[in-house]
Formats: sequence, C-alpha cells, structure tokens
Amino acid sequence: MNEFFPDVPKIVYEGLDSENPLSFRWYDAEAEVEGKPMREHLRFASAYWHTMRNTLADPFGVGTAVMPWDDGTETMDNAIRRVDAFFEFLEKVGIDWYCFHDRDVAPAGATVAESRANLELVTDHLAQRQSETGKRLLWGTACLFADPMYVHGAATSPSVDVFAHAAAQVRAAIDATHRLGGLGYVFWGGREGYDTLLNTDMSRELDHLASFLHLSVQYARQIGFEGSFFIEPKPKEPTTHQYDFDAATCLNFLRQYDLLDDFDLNIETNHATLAGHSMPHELDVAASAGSLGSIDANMGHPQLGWDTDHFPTDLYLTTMVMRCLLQVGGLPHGGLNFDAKRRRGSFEPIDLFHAHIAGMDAFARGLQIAAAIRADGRIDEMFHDRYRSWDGALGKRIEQKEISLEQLEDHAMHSGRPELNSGREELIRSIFNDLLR
Ligand code: XUL
Ligand code: CO
Repeated sequence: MNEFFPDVPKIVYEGLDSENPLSFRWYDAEAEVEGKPMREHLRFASAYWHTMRNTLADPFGVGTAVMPWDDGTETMDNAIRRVDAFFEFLEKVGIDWYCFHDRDVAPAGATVAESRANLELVTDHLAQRQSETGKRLLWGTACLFADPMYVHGAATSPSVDVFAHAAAQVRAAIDATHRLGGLGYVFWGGREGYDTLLNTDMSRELDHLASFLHLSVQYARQIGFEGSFFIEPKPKEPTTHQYDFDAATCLNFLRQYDLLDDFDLNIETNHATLAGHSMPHELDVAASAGSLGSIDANMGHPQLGWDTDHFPTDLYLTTMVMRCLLQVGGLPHGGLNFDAKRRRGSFEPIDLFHAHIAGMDAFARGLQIAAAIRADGRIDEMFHDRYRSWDGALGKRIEQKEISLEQLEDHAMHSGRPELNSGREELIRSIFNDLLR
C-alpha cells in the first residue's frame, strides 16, 4: 500500500547516528530487553480518533490538519477510504495495534438500525485489512458523548430513553470489537458526571451506570467475547464532576457494584495529572489493586490545566511508566495506546509520523532506562531496605494479622524510641538521573 502517504517509506530502526528524521533512533522492535522484544513490551497502538479524525480544531479556530484522503463528508465512501489510509499509516510507522470509537470509523445513521448497519460495513472492511496486514485491535469503544442526545449523560442520563439508545450503541460497538478480535473494550464516561447537585441525583445516576456496565458485560460474555473491560478514569472535562474521577474512585465504584472481577482500569497520563496525581501514582493505585489493564499514552502540559493530549516525549514519564510495567510483568490484555494529538501547528500528514516516532522512541528509551535501573539494583535495594524493620518477627506477626493492640503496646513500652533512617530521596533521584542515558 503506497497510496496515501506516497513520500513516506517504511520507518525502520537506524540508531542514534542516523540523521534521518523518518527513522527510529531508539525503538528497535525486535531488540530484546529483559528477554522480551521491545515490540511486546511496548505494544503500541494508534488511536483512530486522533490519527484519522482529529482536524486539530480548537475552541478558537477551525481544523488545520491536511488530510488529502478525507473529503470531509460523513459518507461511507469516505469512511472506507480513511480505513485504507489508516492501515497504510500503521504499516509504515510499524504499529501493530489500534483503538477506535464506533463513530470514528463509521458515520451515525438516521436510525439506530442504520448506525448499526454502517458500523457493520466498516467492520467488514477493518476485518479485511486486519487479515491482510496482521494488525490487531487493542480495544474498541462507543462514543457516548458527542451526539447532543448525550448532553445530560448517556448511562447516567435523566432520560431512560437515552439510556436505551446508549445501550444500543454499546451493543453494536461490542459486536464490532468482538468480530475484530479486540483484546479489550473501554468505557470512558465522557458525559457521565454532573455540574450541579441542584439538578442531579448522583446516587441514582451511579446505580444506573452500574446497571449499564453489568448489562454490557452480560451481553458480551453471552456472545463469547473473552476480552477485558476497562474503565478509563478522568476527573473533569467535560463535566465538572466526572464519576470516574481517578483510579481510586473507579475502584471504589467497581467494588461497590460488584464489577471488580470484570473490569480493569485504562490509565491515561493527562487524566492522572488533571486529577492532581501523577501517572506513576495512578498506575500504582491500579496495579496495587490488581486492576491495571491498559494505558493511554500521552501527557499534558504543566502550564495548561486541560486535557491537551500531547504526544508523550518526557523521558522521566516514559521511564516511570515502563518501570511499572516491568514490575507487573506487562499487560496481558493491554498496551500503550497513543491517545495523543499533534499540536495545531503540526498540520502536515508527515507530522503524524513524526509525532508517533517521537512517542515510540521516548517509550523505547524509557524501557531501556527502566531496565537499566532494575539491573543496577541500587534504587530497588534502597526501596526494600526502607521496610527492612518489617521483615523481623514483629512485622511478620502484624502482616499476618497475628497480634493484638495490647501486644503492640507492650512492644512499644520495651523497645525504646524508634531509630529511623534517612529516606535518601535526593540520592535516589541522582542515581536515577545517572541512569537516564
Ligand atoms: C478522552 C479520552 C477518550 C477515551 C476513549 O479524554 O481519553 O478518548 O480514551 O473514549
Ligand atoms: Co483516553
């Protein structure tokens, strides 16, 4: 396929000495790190909504993206052509996976049935392209936030008919995801939240959201979908109070409604920072609960308080993410989905390649640095040393819940004032920096 990006060759690894901007300097797909190829550690995915559908419009101006393959219409012809352009892009940039919303790939119809038929037709085409290229679907989802019908929410709408329409949309999107062999299915609750409690019954809306998720899982299992379900936490934008605020909030919701067995979390960097957390914090919260499912790889901007979806190029960030993934042994049903968009000024088609190359190289480098930190061992040793006192008899008894409060008092009375060690944070950061090369 060489139709839509005629000037772009297949991007390959050329190493740091290369001056070719259309090459990888760090991402060497087959190179092994800790005994596994980079391709598998990183499992990159491209987000259809950004790569194919984002015109780079912002609240102050129209789209700037040059997309010669797209005639701007909501026709099926255009939808099919976009798929072809997308698969040529995936082939050339060397990304094995992708993610999409139903409405990214197929236009909504005038009726529920027409929307379903449109999606089914495009799904056929996606399936064909997948089998020709070996590309795979990481996850699918339904866009339950763009249609004005969802102005007050989808699963949490005060209108029961809107709830039913959202259910119809999710059913069709699950069918498409299943047909395409998707590893997962995501729920990002774009409009599931509220702006004022003066008109919102939060507890009733949360019950409805839980019912919606139960119904969706029930249906998916019934048709034989064995993939994972993910909730994607996000604190604000579009609503003031999003029900999926952060990882801890989502876990509490899943636990309360007995959904924890069926759902993991899809953690996104820019959502973590909007919640006032860091990406490593959110990853750790999810991982500690055994619920880290997948990652939306992007980053925000420290001076901007909204969801800017920058491509992830910060090496501290990518190193910390990859350190977490190495610690948990990878994501069996997840990957690194570039939920990221080019800046409005990067409007040429070639910028799609530069942007993904930048993200892929940054993650490949993060992987190498994370592996170097682990091989070096000093940071991990200090980490474990910090808890050494817990490895003794007393610590074991507490951790195994074989002690009473009175026994602890007795210990405290006889052990004198505890001696503490330094946390050595600055030394640790300095070692980290030394290994960042
Ligand atoms: C929105 C966002 C979504 C989800 C999928 O901020 O991240 O694109 O990833 O609906
Ligand atoms: Co996302």
